[in-house]
Amino acid sequence: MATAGKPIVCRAAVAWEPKKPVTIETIEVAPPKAREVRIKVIANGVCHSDLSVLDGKSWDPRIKWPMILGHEGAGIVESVGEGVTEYKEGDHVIPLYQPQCNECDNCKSTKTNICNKIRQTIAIGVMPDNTTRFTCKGQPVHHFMGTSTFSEYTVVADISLCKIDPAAPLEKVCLIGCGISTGYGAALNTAKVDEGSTCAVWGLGAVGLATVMGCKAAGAKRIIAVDLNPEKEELAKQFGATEFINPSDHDKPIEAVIGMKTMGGCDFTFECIGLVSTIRSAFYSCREGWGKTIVVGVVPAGQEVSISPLAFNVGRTMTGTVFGGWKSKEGVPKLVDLYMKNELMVDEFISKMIDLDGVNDAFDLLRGGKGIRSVIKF
Ligand code: PAD
Ligand code: ZN
Repeated sequence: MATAGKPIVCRAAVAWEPKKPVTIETIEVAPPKAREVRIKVIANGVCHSDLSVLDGKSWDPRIKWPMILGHEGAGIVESVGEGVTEYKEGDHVIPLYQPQCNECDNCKSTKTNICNKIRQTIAIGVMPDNTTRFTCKGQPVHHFMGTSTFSEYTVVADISLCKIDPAAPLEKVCLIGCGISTGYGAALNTAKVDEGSTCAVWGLGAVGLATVMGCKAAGAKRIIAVDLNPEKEELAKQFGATEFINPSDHDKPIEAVIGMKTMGGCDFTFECIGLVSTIRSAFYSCREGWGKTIVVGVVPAGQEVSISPLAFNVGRTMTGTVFGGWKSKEGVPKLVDLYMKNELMVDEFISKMIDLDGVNDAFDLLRGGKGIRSVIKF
């Protein structure tokens, strides 16, 4: 490729500071260094985690501005750095915000999918050698989640990437890079929903709807979907929900409504919004004895949930998930293959195709709880 080894000038959405719209800028993307890969991004979903950071509600106070957001992308390898053996120009790939190095203690364990190898540098928005590959107006621009896919080109570590079936449509399977995998895996891997069980899911964005889909795939008998937007009822039912609750229609707390409906609570509850109030509600909506709550939504740093320890004494448990528990490099290509065999819904999650200039409008839709995923096609 004529561009290999040289900087590439391209367009990207730059987030300069919190609580301000991103701006579309011309940036320079440096060539990949050792064990890094430069990718031409083809498509990218807009996830609520990008919005939370932009709105100043990041889960990690260490993040550095300016940065290029985006972590739900798919693209084609443009060039590779020294020592990269797994990828070559032209490979179809999905960047992984949750890497898989297969070397750290966490990767060697079957108990978690959280890789520790480059966690610190990802958190502060730099590549593993502590520098950035992006420059805008002469100033370094930080990376985000090790992916930064709101850019025509990006550079990622080779452990933050996986190769996928080249026949898969990139403008669709980009959603397997975050929302779909997270929710689907929360039900199948993290909760391990049993056949015949009763589940409830708070928040019906891509993550919550994928959770509903996972509960259905696991054979749940009842799936109660909870959202403030009445338009989500029909959507949730398409993905497998059996009932819908709009908290605005009730003057009782939702845990009381669900307790009545289920005669004592659910086997599994999932919070897919990122609010401490709904995490608490989900927890008190699971039944005594064995009820389990999965925290999927991401809460801003510093917030805490208030729960009586007595609620644990009687056998309820609570855990959480990052990327639905999938070991990313192995899991994502398999999910793409499932989609290609028509065994995983993906197209149904796309509510709008946009171009890069529409990214602030896509954030507004998420702020209002509208639609499911807007996908940027570069
Ligand atoms: P989204 O904005 O598309 O969906 C959120 C939904 O919640 C919308 O339908 C809202 O109407 C609804 N909602 C908002 N407030 C309430 C409320 N008080 N009661 C009921 N419903 C409400 O978000 P998303 O699906 O992109 O992401 C959802 C969360 O999951 C968010 O916190 C995001 O950061 C997190 C996430 N976690 C992971 C992970 O690995 N754990 C991955 C990806 C996203
Ligand atoms: Zn996401």
